[in-house]
Amino acid sequence: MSYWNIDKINYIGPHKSLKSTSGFQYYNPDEVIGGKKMRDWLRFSVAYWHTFDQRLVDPFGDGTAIRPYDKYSDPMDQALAKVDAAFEFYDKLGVDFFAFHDRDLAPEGDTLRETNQNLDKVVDKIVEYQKTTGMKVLWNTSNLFNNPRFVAGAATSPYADIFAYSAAQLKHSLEIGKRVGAQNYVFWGGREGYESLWNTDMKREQEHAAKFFHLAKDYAKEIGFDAQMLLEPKPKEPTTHQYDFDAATTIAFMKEYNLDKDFKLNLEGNHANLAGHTYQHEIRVARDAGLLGSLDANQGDKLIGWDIDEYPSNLYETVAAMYEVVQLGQIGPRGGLNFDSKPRRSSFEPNDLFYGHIVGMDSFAAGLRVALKLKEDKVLENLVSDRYSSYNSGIGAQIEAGKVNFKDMEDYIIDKTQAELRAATHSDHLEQIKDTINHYIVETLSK
Ligand SMILES: [Mn+2]
Repeated sequence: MSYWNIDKINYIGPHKSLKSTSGFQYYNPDEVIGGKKMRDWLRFSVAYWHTFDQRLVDPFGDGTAIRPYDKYSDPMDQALAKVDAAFEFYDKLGVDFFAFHDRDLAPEGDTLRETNQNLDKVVDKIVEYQKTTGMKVLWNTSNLFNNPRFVAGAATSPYADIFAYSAAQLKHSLEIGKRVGAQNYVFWGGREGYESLWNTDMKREQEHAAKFFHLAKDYAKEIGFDAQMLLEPKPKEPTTHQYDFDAATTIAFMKEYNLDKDFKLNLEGNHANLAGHTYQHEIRVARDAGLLGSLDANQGDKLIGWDIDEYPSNLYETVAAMYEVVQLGQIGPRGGLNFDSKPRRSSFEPNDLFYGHIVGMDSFAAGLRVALKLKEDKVLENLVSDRYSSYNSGIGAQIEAGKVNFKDMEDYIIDKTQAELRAATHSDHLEQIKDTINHYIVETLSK
């Protein structure tokens, strides 16, 4: 039985059709570029929650999605049918990875024991499919935000029973991660923040969050679940302020609580925008700190102020993101590009899920091709090294080596004239740089 009325998505190459078709024009999974297969550079992952569970609601509208397993009215029957639909989807799309929350897979019972039993039935089926398909889990995670019990947070809830419940739920989620061989484990602190400081003990809540992460890491070690632990920053939504605000804030938290040895970051384009940053900025911050773990692939909208999780289509942004990845040589030790993306509410037919992944995968594949070409030609590398070359000798080298103090620098500079100091700076010609990048995008993708 087939759930999806579409043929397998293959690489067809550019220029066969300017109109989007059911094929990739830039993503050729087994093509080796920059020393690696494209599939190994990009490690695309389908997100279970947005792809199979998202009903396409928005803050003012009910779900519009039409899905092939809607005919099953019993929640467990539907959950099991969804696994069949999911694995057919992965095969037709040609991805190697998927990602899921615990609550995506199976309905909750009245107690955690019942909930875990529902979940285990679905995981059994997933594990069977993995044996025959070789599908890998990029990461799994625990949904500690949807249920009303998490109204005031999970690990940062002021209510100790909720902390304990969260710990027990996460324990089972880590055990599932081990069963499915998840390469990473992600924590997105859905409601780990505050609505108001007037009733919040922020320091105590953050200490609780740190304790929770340490307990999780310790338990993963105890059961031999060898995943890279990842924290996912987001500045707001659903709370007024989320503690994992952005990469820099989260890194400071990780260092404060001694988590930076065991945890890295999972960064998302839309979350970066909500924090007032570009995706590239967030990736650069993590890369410079040696803490880039994995990427969630989506984009926001400059005109809409909330988290819309749109499929990535902005080539300029994917070039910038992949430029950072290419400079690092990989997304992260075990990172990938997980499509934390969903169709617009008005794109409600089943095949829109394929079209969304096609534009997303092709946008990142195009970004990779352009970024590798920029690197090969050393376009920005030379420009950046030239810009800082005054630190390679003379006073600059002495500053970097810590050989001069303020007094020495005063002696060195005090009689230099305005004209001499002006001559020490150079125009950035930023407009030329942007024009050059445009040429690389058009040229590389025309070949
Ligand atoms: Mn995400």
